[in-house]
Amino acid sequence: MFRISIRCLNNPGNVRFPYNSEIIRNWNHIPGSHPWLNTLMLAVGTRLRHACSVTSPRPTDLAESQVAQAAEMIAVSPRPVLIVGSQAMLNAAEIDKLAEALNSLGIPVFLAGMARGLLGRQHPLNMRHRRKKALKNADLVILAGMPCDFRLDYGRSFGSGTKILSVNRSKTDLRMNCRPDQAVLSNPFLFLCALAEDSASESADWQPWIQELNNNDKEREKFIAGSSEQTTEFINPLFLLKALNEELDDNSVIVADGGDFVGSAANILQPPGPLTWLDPGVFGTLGVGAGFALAAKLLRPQSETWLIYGDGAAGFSLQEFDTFVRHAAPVIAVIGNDAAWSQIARDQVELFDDDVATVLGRSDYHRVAEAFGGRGFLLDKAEDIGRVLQEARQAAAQGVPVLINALIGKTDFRKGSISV
Ligand SMILES: Cc1ncc(C[n+]2csc(CCOP(=O)(O)OP(=O)(O)O)c2C)c(N)n1
Repeated sequence: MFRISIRCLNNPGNVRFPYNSEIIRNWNHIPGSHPWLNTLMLAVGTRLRHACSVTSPRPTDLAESQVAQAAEMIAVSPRPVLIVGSQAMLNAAEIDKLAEALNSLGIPVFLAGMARGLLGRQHPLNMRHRRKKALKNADLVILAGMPCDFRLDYGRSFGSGTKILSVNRSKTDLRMNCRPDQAVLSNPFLFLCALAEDSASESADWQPWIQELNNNDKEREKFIAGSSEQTTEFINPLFLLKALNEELDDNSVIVADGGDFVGSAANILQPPGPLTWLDPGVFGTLGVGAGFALAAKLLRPQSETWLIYGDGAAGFSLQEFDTFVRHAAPVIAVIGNDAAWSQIARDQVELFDDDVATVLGRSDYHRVAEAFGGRGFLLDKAEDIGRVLQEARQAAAQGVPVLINALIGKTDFRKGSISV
């Protein structure tokens, strides 16, 4: 997991699924294994190989010849929207160039996946909320390293006459679930940088459109602020996340691993800069948290590394507090402890009227950290949030890994979100 994390930080998107193909290949030679079981294992192996090996997109160069055409398309669009996905972040060493390119393009932008934070905490072009509404009202959507998958409702999020410009390194992702008006097989990083330099990109007046999207953002912020004030049992998770957002300094790295708590965090926390948000990827594969956090802390020791955990997700890698302590990696973990796999329970209970296998305990996770030599805090009252976050930061600054076990209540903030 650690090696994967290091690779991911240096080259996000280049991760391979770590299933052990050797086991499957050698299954036939295990004494006593049954012939039908062999066949089954072979079938499973083949499927796994297809389903799970996330092969790196080919390192496609810049499709220079298509830049001018894209620039023309953009120039005549009164309501363009740009979505930048994780794939555009692969040129990690020169990522500031991409931020500059977005800045000079002047197109309102939604940052998805690992692109979160690319434009800093507050940027007038960076829209954070109501993406669906924006896509419905846009006349041009530019997908830069972002497939048209379930996050875009398989293309149903677009308005009926919306033009699509898709830029992707993968032939499959380029046209996935949509027929782009212009499909550019190219490195989206290089393409956006070239587009920004193209002198033909004299834009239409986008100010009214940007204003409309900013208003959508503000409306949603207001809604979140209202929801964070609602009384819940223990701490309102939105209130906690808003307080944490205030506490984050400009040198923080955020690692997310969980379900609903982390989904809310993605709405509320503002990563301070490029490559400061690490998450489990599009399918939210739980368990990446400690590995990612360890890699982040070791690569950027001066940065505060915040590991935002669901309590269920924490179960996959909490043991790594031992590693954090032994290798002097003072990560600060915050567990949103709602004693449940809430993201799963949310739909399961509604559909089947049964919470089986989604219930956890309000366990003393902070004691696990302490048992390994870290510092643990039990946070069960909203009025203690400020003090605990401060003390946690101080302990981490002295080299001690910290775990905040935050007891949180339930809200319906994530109702209607997809569970995977
Ligand atoms: C490896 C893996 N197993 C199962 C899932 C399905 N899954 C998605 S969210 C979730 C529950 C997560 O619970 P928790 O971390 O406590 O977050 P909460 O939703 O309670 O905030 C599960 C099991 C997954 N995404 N990845």
